[in-house]
Amino acid sequence: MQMNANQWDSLWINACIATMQAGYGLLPNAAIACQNGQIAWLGPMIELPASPSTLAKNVYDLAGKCLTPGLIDCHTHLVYAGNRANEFELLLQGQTYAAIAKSGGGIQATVSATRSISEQDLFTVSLARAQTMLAQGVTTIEIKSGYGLNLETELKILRVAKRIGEVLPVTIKSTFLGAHSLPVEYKNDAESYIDKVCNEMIPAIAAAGLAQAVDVFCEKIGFNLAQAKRVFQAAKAHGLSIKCHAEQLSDMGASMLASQYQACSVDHLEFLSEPGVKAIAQSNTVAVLLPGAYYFLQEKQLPPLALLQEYGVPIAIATDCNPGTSPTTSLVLMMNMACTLFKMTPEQAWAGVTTHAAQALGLAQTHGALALGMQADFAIWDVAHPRDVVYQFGAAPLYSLVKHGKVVDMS
Ligand code: DI6
Ligand code: FE
Repeated sequence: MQMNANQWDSLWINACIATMQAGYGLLPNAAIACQNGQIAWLGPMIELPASPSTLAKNVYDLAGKCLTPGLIDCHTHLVYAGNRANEFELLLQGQTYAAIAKSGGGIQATVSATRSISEQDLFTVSLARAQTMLAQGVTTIEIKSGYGLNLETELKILRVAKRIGEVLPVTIKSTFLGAHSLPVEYKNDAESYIDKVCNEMIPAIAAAGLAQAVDVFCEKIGFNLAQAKRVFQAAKAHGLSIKCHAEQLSDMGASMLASQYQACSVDHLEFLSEPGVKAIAQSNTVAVLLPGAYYFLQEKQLPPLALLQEYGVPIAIATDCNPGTSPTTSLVLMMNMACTLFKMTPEQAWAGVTTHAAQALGLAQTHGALALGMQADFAIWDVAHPRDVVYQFGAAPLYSLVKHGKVVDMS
């Protein structure tokens, strides 16, 4: 076949490529090319149609380094103000998360801080967190609101999330989590607050195009099943996807309900029972496990990994980046913890932050794997095999990051 000179924008050669199609989908001694932000060629070096320098304007020789899809953090509460290190000390002294929340700390503390900060300052602190994620190979982040609990502040958070995606080379998917906690103004009147979430907040946020999904914290210290159902119905009516914080501290049956509403994901799941697993397996829902929260709260109840696997449920891993239960921005550390705490394999942890995380965000057609026509989002690691990234906890041996076909300037 006749090839045009410089037919591609960029070409990476001599890479060990993990396509993440069927497990790692490893291609040793491989090359990948992109054109207009999409993957235009992918395969073994020996199948390259001509010598590399004639094929692309930019050629990068990776000398055996590992190239993977860019990581996807599919559950974060990245946009918030303040810090709750004081509560960490209480947790260490044996107080429970629920007791701290009841006594006025917890989510409420972050709501106060997030309401009072200016939009610009909220952007600055949140942007810094997002930058640390990029430095560890992340190219897509889901960001939840939920520390405003009034329309004005929820909109402020979602605008900040959107702006992060405008200034950084990262895809942002935003989720409205108005039903995160009952704001003090509605003390003892959860029904009226849910009325407001469904009748005012969801319509306004959908109209502004500031969220693609709606989430509910379904828990004894959050909202009950009937309230979650109302929120899901309102989300559906406005064409928004559904997610749910489910079965983190107790078995409420929220996973089952959310699956019935074709939720994109149900998240946490420590207390998930077999009927819940079955319900998830029957829908297109992804199970998102959050080892950071499990670790930080020193939980004892493990999510039912074996059952989820037995029923073929796709499992994603995320940071849950938030100030109260998972103050981390390291998705790479979460991959390690998914193995040590939840007994996943490094290969499963990789699927958890690539293909399955993309599915949890409704992005599986374009993100999370390396194949012709998919977005050219990838991370290049200073290691020879992808398992090394999971193994080196506390480090993220990122060599280079590519977003939409362009090398990200990390300086
Ligand atoms: N799940 C969590 O892990 C966070 N919220 C939630 O619904 C915790 C939020 C916090 O404590 O600030
Ligand atoms: Fe969360």
